[in-house]
Amino acid sequence: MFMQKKTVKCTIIGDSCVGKSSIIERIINATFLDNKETTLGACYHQTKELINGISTEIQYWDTAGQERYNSLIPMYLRNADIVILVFDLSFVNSIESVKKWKKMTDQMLSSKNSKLIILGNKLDLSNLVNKKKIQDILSSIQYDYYLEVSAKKNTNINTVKRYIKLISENIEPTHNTNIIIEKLHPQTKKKCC
Ligand SMILES: Nc1nc2c(ncn2[C@@H]2O[C@H](COP(=O)(O)OP(=O)(O)OP(=O)(O)O)[C@@H](O)[C@H]2O)c(=O)[nH]1
Ligand SMILES: [Mg+2]
Repeated sequence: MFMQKKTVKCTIIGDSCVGKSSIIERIINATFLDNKETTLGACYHQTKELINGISTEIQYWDTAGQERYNSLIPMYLRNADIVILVFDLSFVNSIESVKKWKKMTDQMLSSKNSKLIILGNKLDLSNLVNKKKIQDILSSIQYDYYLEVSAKKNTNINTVKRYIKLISENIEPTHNTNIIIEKLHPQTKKKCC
């Protein structure tokens, strides 16, 4: 018996401290850590699930936002099927950086049919940047989905997961395998590099 299999590469980018790792932590482990340490280089996680009868491995590359790691980002963007670009809804500089990250994404993925999800994180905070500023920046770039979320309060994270699943459904299976996977649970693996 053959089981179809596919791999989906999902890369998460954005300024340091906007909450990229916290969002991934919510997606993978359904938790939030108040004292999350800054990411060095990048962190890799993967989940395996059965989507429409196809064994689907979603590979998450959680990149470091600190400027000294910027030169590594193109490597993690290469061949990404999904790019999640995060900014902090309470910090105007991180919103202005969206254009820089989008440019980097376009340079790496110009010929690939990848999807861009933009997330404004920290919706739980009271000092949010005014919506007009956000709209002005978002209206000047192209993207597929935009959502405001809170990794801390778990707001809209399930919708992000639903988008990732929906996009994954439309990605062609890469190859067949005769390995029969009896039962697929959502599984996680964590490896920092
Ligand atoms: N209030 C609030 N704080 C958050 C939220 N998400 C993350 N944080 C906090 O923001 C800080 C930075 O979070 P990280 O997830 O480490 O940010 P990052 O984007 O991965 O940062 P780098 O790894 O340096 O690129 C931490 O103190 C988090 O606890 C949120 O939704 N609301
Ligand atoms: Mg991080």
